[in-house]
Parts: sequence; C-alpha cells; structure tokens
Amino acid sequence: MTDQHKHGIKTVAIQTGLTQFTIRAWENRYDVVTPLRTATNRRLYSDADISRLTLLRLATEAGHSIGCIANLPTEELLERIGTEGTIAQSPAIAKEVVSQETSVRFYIASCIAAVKQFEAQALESTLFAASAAFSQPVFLEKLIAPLMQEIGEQWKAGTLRIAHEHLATAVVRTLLGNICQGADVSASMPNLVVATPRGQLHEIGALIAGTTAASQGWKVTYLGPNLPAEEIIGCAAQNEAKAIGLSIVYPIDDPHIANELRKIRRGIQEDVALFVGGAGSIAYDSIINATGAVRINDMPTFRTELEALRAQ
Ligand code: B12
Repeated sequence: MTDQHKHGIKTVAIQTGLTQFTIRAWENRYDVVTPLRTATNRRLYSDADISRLTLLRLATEAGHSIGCIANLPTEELLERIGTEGTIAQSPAIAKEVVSQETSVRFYIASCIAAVKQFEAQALESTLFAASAAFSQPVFLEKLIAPLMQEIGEQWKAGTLRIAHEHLATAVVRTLLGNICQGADVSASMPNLVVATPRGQLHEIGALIAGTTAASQGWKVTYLGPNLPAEEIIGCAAQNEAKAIGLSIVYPIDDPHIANELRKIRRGIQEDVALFVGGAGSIAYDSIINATGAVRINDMPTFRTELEALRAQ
C-alpha cells in the first residue's frame, strides 16, 4: 500500500457525491480508477482517484454517458465540462451551488493531484475551467489563494517538494498575468502600479491584487517581485498612476522595508494612494501607518477602496 492510497470507499462516496454502488459499478465496468486492496480486500483510493471520480460525476451530470467518457484524459474531461459551460449551467450542478464550497474543494483537490504528478497542463486546464466556472472573486480568493496556501502547508509538511511548488507557481503566475493583462480597460480608467518591494519574492498576492483591480477596469501595470523603490516611483510617475499596490509576505523582519516604503512615499505625488497587503504586512504596520499608506489584506476591502478612489 502507498500513503497516497488512504481513503476508504465510504469517504470517497462522500467526497465525490457518488454512491458506493456507482463507484464499484464504474470500476468494474469501465475501469475508471484502480484502487489498491488491503489484505482484507478493502478498497483504498488516492486523492487523484477522488478528483477523477468527481470529474466523471460532473461530466455525466452534464449529459455525457459514462461509457463514452470513462477513459478520457483529465484534460478532455475538463474541456467537456468547462467549455460547454455546463459546470455553471447544468441544473444538476446549479442545484449544487449548495455546494459551491464542495465544488471549489474539488477543483483544489484536482489541482493538488495535478501538481503532485507534475502535470502542468492538467493544472492549467483545471484552473482554466475553474476560472470559467466561478466568479472572479471566488476564483481568486476561494480557490487560488487557498490552493497556494495548501501547497505551502504540504511543502512545509514534506508531502510536496520545492519542485512541485515551483511548477504550481509558474502555472498560476502565467494564468493570473494573462487575466490581468487581458482585462477590458477603458481609456478613462486610472492606473495602478503593482509590485513587491525589494527583498520580497512572493508575488502571487500581488498578482491577485492586480487581477482584482483589472477586473474593476483599472489599468494595471504589474511589475513583478523584488523591486527597488526608485523603479516603482519611476513607473508610477511615467504612468501618472493614481495608486500603488505592494505585497509583503516574507521576511517579516527586513530592516530595509521601512526605508523602501519611506522612499516610495517621498517619491510619489501626495495624492497617489499607497496600498500594502500580504500575509507579512502586519509586521510592518507602524511604518505603513507612518508613511500614510493603507494596509489591506482582504479583497472586498481593496475593491471598496479602489472604487472610492476611482470615484474621486
Ligand atoms: C510560492 C511560494 C514561494 C515561492 C514564491 C514564488 C513567486 N514567484 O511568488 C518561492 C519559491 C520564491 C518561495 C520562497 C520562500 N518561501 Co515561500 N511560499 C510560497 C507559497 C507556497 C505561496 C505564496 C503565495 O503565493 N501565497 C498565496 C497568497 C495568495 O497569499 P497572501 O500573500 O497572504 O495574499 C492574500 C492576502 O494577503 C492578500 N494580498 C496579498 N498581497 C496583497 C497586496 C495588496 C495590495 C492587497 C490589497 C492584498 C494583498 O491577497 C491574497 C488573497 O487573499 C507560500 C504558502 C502561503 N501560505 O502563502 C510559501 C511561504 C510564504 N513561504 C515560506 C517560506 C519559509 C519561504 C522560504 C524562506 C523557503 C526557503 N527555505 O527558502 C523562501 C523565502 C524566499 C525569500 N527570500 O523571500 C513560508 C513563510 C513562513 C513565514 N511567514 O514565516 C510560507 C508561508 C510557506 C510555509 N507554510 O511555511 N516561496
């Protein structure tokens, strides 16, 4: 037995929304998954099995017959569910908005399964399908952020390698970058410069903030991580930015951050708003306040602040 095969059929039935009878029937007739057997002949399933079974359930509920889809690769299954819009539209799924949470959990489990197998393409298509299935706030805040946090936890616990995290970060970064740059922007909308300050290498929070602003119509200039104050100031001046968004995650005791924030504040026009977010930003609360910047960690507040600023 491997430690990946750890779920009994009862758990799998609860997590996938299938009956135990259906799971056994699909296995026997269509070989949809191959559980391991214990010495006492109990079936044991992996996380990847749960994701696949859930996906098959969603596809059958969307009108596809199990006989036709049982052996399709994950990517094609997702395409059938995602591109036909059936995840959002099928009455069966709509009923289950009950369980938007369950559905989000399913996507996160599918993503983790893809990451574990280094399947960048499967991760990308799962995220793509999720971005179509959920509203942008749900996608960013309930799926992307918890997914990255889960990856961090598993990495810390040793169940994922650094290489897994790198693969996930690369896919998420590209996807969010594309969403951020592809958003509709009207010429009259103000500019927001987003970056992480010098020494801060974690950028997904900054990308989430940028994507959130872009979806509200802001012209977002995303500069990436680890940027010296002078560069942020230069970009904001050239773009006549109305606001700057910075993300601070780690480390939380960098003595240079205070100076970087002071430099930025001094280098930009007084009416340019400075927002600072990220899991580590609380550690710099006093300097954030002293520079007149606003510390924000949740996206609803960020949206409200951006809206107020735009309306000015
Ligand atoms: C990906 C990742 C990396 C990547 C980053 C690559 C990249 N291009 O971004 C790399 C490999 C570089 C990395 C390196 C390290 N990492 Co790292 N990393 C992560 C991981 C898995 C995801 C980070 C992430 O994207 N988080 C998700 C974002 C979405 O969450 P968030 O930042 O809190 O953002 C939310 C809000 O705060 C808000 N927000 C964020 N920014 C902003 C900005 C604005 C303007 C607004 C309004 C809101 C806002 O929006 C988000 C959604 O709600 C986290 C796990 C985790 N829990 O975050 C670990 C984590 C942050 N890393 C950690 C560690 C320890 C490290 C290393 C020290 C590991 C090592 N030994 O080398 C190095 C440090 C490197 C350095 N010098 O900084 C720890 C930090 C622990 C701590 N706080 O003390 C974490 C928490 C992992 C863990 N569980 O231990 N890491």
